[in-house]
Amino acid sequence: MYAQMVKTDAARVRPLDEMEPQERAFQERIDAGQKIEPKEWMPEGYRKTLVRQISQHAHSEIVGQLPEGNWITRAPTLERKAILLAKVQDEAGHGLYLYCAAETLGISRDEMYEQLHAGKAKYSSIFNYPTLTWADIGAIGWLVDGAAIMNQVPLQRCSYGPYARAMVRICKEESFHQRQGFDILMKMVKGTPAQKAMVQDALNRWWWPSLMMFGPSDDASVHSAQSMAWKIKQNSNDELRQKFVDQTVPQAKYLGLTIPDPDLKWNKEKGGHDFGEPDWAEFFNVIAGNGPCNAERLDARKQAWNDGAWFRDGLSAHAEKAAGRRAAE
Ligand code: FAQ
Repeated sequence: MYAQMVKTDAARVRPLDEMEPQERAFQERIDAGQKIEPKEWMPEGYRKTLVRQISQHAHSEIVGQLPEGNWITRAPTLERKAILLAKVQDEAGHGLYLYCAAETLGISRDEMYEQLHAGKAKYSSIFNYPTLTWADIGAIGWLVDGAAIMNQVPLQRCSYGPYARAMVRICKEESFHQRQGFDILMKMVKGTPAQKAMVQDALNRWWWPSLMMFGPSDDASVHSAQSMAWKIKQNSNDELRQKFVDQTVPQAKYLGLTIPDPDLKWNKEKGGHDFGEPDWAEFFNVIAGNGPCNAERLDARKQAWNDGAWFRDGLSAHAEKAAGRRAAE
């Protein structure tokens, strides 16, 4: 996977007085908090940025089913299996709302799939790590869905109407997902010492990748300035990462767990935690396609696409026949 080379002039956000009248009017609408709807005029960079972000987000939801899907057959009770199945189905639904939102910008779903399968489109780095134990399923709900909520609640106020509206339901469902993860871990930390150790091990492995979900640090984030000016993003990557750490530390304490960061400490003056720097070399390596599970995830998606060919062919044949019948009538 490589950068999609979306040219948005992101390196420098142009002030209103440097814009052509149509673009200035657009920016003034954004500044006034108005929503932009599909058929309205928009700068090409705005459209491309949204296609990039929404399609990456949709792919993340779809690929994100794989690590958890791995545990559906091995969930410890029938109830846990039913809950996990429902959660994984929700993720599929999120992917579908998001593909629909991206389609309103003039890209087809087939094109988005092609970009994913060709390794041209990104999906979240987090889904390139393996789920080794049942505690990982708890950790994903708690940390990964927790980070997703932190990032996605502000997206409900995104300037692009279809994306903002899709996020409303997604956020409600993510909250259930986060609680189900925390509930798994609460049960396990009250279990045997081996179960508690399994939870600590899961936290050790998922903590840093979860912090990386928010994207590179602000000084390395190429799209943030322009995306924030367009109110696609409301907060910078570092702001959201900070909020996530501040929210999660007390939850870890409640579970009796230790966050694997020797630099983590409360900073009274700033009213938040200081914490260590994620391993950015690892992050860039994962998003370049070289994480522990990148190849496996892409292969699974490509196989699902190829296995579904007979069904797509059947639907097309049926649609053609129906159209032929209608024409004959
Ligand atoms: N992974 O300039 P920025 C979920 C890329 S959904 C991979 O800071 P931006 C639910 C970025 O695309 C999780 N790539 O970019 C769930 C860009 O590359 P490009 C997904 C990343 O867009 C739970 C380059 O780095 N959520 O978890 C990542 O302003 C459980 C430079 O970065 C969303 O997609 C990353 N972590 O900010 C499902 C939310 N971070 O495109 C199943 C919507 C950065 O130039 C189970 N997206 N990159 O080739 C966003 O909020 C933003 O796109 C960010 C990145 C914050 C992810």
